[in-house]
Amino acid sequence: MKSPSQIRVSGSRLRAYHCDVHAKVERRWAGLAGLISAAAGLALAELTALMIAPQSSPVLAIGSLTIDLAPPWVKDAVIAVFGTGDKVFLLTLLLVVLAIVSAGAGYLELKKPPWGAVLFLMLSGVATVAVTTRAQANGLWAAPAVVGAVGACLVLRLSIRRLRDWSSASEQNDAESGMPSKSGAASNSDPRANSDPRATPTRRRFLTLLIGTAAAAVVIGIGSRVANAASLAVDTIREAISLPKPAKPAPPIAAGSMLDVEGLSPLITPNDQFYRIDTALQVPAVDPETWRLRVTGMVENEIEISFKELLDLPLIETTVTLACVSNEVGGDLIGNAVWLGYPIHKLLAQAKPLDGADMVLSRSVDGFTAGTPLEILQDESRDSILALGMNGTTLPVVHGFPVRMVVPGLFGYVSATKWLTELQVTTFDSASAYWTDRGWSERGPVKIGSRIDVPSSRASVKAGTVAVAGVAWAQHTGIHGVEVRVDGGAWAPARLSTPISSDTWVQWVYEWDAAAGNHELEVRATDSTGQTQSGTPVPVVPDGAEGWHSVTVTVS
Ligand SMILES: Nc1nc2c(c(=O)[nH]1)N[C@H]1C(S)=C(S)[C@@H](COP(=O)(O)O)O[C@H]1N2
Ligand SMILES: [Mo]
Repeated sequence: MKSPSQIRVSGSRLRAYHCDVHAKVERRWAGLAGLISAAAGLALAELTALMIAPQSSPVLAIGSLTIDLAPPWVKDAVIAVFGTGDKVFLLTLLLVVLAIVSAGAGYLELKKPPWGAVLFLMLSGVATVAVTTRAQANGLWAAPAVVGAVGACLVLRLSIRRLRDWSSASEQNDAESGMPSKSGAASNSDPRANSDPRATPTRRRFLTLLIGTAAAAVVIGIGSRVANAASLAVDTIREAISLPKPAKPAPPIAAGSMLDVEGLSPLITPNDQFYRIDTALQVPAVDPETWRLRVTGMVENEIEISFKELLDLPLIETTVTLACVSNEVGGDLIGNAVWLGYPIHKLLAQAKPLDGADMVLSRSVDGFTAGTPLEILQDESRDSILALGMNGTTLPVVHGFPVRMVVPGLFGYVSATKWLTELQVTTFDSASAYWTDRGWSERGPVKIGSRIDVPSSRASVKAGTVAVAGVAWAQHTGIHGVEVRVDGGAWAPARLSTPISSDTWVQWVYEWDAAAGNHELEVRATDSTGQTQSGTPVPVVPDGAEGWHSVTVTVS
């Protein structure tokens, strides 16, 4: 016969054995939670990279950094063993290391919170260094690693908390039943756990989080990775293209076309400063090899043209100021660039529009459409082009690579279709375009406008002569004059830069004799037909803002 104390001893020994199993299984679940948290972080990082730049994806950046840092003998050894599979080997190795570390993070978070989350943050620190030290990187490229780390930490903390709830619920059950059982964390494989009233809901909450996160991570991660790879491929193809010399180059910029005033907008807007407006959440990745432009609809001859055929045509260069209808008075949704492309009127002449057609509905690969008056596109005196070059480089992907439209004198939303794929000749009666369907005007001629660039609003300047300067535009009509007034006084003429053409903005400067105090500066322009900008404010909807731009400055 055993004494009661002996029973107690063997009982506690059993419980100790049970706890061991319990702890081991709990550790496995924690490791899995760590893995899935890391997968969620990677998926979020890929998704963020889609919005920033494909090269800002952390895994590939860590891979590239590893290649850069590896000593030559390691590289040689890897290449000797794996040959052209060296990169696959490297990525596999990285993923295995990441899997081990993230399972470890799950375990750490279980035993010593928040050290699991801290481990993820350290990983993301490495990734951030790897990404931001790449060539061409900028600070924004850190975003995928940071967003990914935050996501991974959140999932990790939440899932480990739920795992703990589940184990304490099942432990409590064991204790109350007074019987050491194999339930608890191990009970997932134990059917009896299903009837375990306290452990089941906590277990379900934990498993739902893990399974849901894993599924979302797989879908989002793979989708984003594929899209990132596609846009990276298009970047590479784009960089390899060398543009032909224009048959008709843009006229050289005459001396005096550029005013030298600090803070004044450059006459030609560099590509990386050029405003960007489109509806694309993800920038379309169009392969120029398979790209086609089709001219369809009310035409005698339908046309289909490839990128290569377009490159072989005689191209012209033209300097045109592009503006967005949403540009507020004083806003920066306007820029001036030298575009290289093929005149649209020539393509239309080949297609031969039928009588009665009065609109061209241009369509982007992403479904965006713009409705442009046919008459304007057929006008041989207007340089409307299918642009494939911008400021001496191949059209940047965000600005419509491989081909976009540029039409002088019309707002972008009715003319400047990027990632162009179709010109459908039709009528304003039978077709409508993306923004017209959303309440914007059917016709969108650019309105005359002017902007003060310096001094900036609420600037403090020294008394004496102050250069007040900015830009003014009246695309396809041309600017005749610009005037400035101070504190509602008399309008005084500003000096203009020599215009490149009536399709581009001009710079202007006014030498202001500034006296101490607070002052209001206003600007207005007059076009070459004698029409002066109206001072009555008009909102951007439905066809563009109106009003004089003003800034207040403090002179001391
Ligand atoms: N495919 C496509 N093209 C588009 C748009 C768009 O949303 N999708 N936006 C238009 C608008 S509203 C403007 S103002 C110009 C802006 O061109 P940018 O981004 O090169 O400055 O592109 C036009 N072309
Ligand atoms: Mo726009």
